[in-house]
Amino acid sequence: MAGSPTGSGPSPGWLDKPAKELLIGQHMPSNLKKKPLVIVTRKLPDAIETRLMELFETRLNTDDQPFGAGQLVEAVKEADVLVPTVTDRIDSRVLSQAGPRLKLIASFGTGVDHIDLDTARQRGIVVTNTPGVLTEDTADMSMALVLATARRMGAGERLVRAHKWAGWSPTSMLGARLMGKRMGIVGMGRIGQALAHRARGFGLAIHYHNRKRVHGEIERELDATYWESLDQMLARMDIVSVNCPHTPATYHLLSARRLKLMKPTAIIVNTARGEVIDENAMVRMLKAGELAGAGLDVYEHEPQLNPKLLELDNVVLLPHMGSATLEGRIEMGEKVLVNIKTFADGHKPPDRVLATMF
Ligand code: 8YV
Repeated sequence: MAGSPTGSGPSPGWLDKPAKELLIGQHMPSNLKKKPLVIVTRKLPDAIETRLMELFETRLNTDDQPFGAGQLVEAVKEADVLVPTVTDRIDSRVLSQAGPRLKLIASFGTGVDHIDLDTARQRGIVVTNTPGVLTEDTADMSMALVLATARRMGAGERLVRAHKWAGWSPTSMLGARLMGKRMGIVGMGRIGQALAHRARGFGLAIHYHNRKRVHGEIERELDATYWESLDQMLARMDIVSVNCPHTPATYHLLSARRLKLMKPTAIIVNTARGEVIDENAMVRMLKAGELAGAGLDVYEHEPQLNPKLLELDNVVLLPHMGSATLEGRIEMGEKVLVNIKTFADGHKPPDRVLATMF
């Protein structure tokens, strides 16, 4: 692999000989059998931390204070394995200072837009994530946001909590019926499909746009209509849900121009990444009544929020909690453990972000 550290710099030492031979292109000495130093950037579920401590030489972040850039650089200089989360920006500046021991970034989460994958690859660092285990929870949250936004649950709750509810009225708190409406899913991967299953139960017609058309069997099962043109789909949907990853290709995929194509009665839901939507343009349209509502779990500059969002009554705002279930976080941690352990034992970790990664 181009730029791999093969034969250069000190070896990690924690790969034993029979195992290391399974790593194509890796030439590690067999003299050291030390446990790898694993540095974890955030507090993880107790059971996961305990197991990490049992298996590896592990440095935890029990205070759960997010690492600053300086701390991240210190960590990549020292660690054999880094376990970051979405809150750590592992960019080329950080990675260029990584020590020769750093061989694996086992990210706790599915999205990897916080990691500069090209630089990692050039430096021979394997990157793994935790796909699959947060699919159902995140799809639940997308559906919850669709319901909450269409039926104005945020506004209703605020009314009650502010002691401003004067009692039932025939014309107050009117939202939009879901049954019979069209939902356009942007990104028909695991989470998009899991959302489609749920949405069908609510009587929504499923439409989708994806880089690649999904298998005909899946389309049939979901009774889903594929739109090659995102523009054309957006113009016809009552609900748009963002479920694609953030990549250079999807940055501001829902641009100001595209958002303007949407019906003024439409709502938009995002549990993926804030960067996929031009947030300023969306906020302007929500304020002007050019979009009916938004249910957001993620933001372009999170945890900073566009202050204008907070002034809007037609939005439901959540703090990036799409995968936040006890079960989900344990399963994410399990995946991190398996990825590190298999790698340390000299095998290919199952959740390599790029299959071409050794
Ligand atoms: C995770 C997420 O909790 O996995 C993802 O991509 O967005 C979240 O649900 C977060 O990334 C943890 O790092």
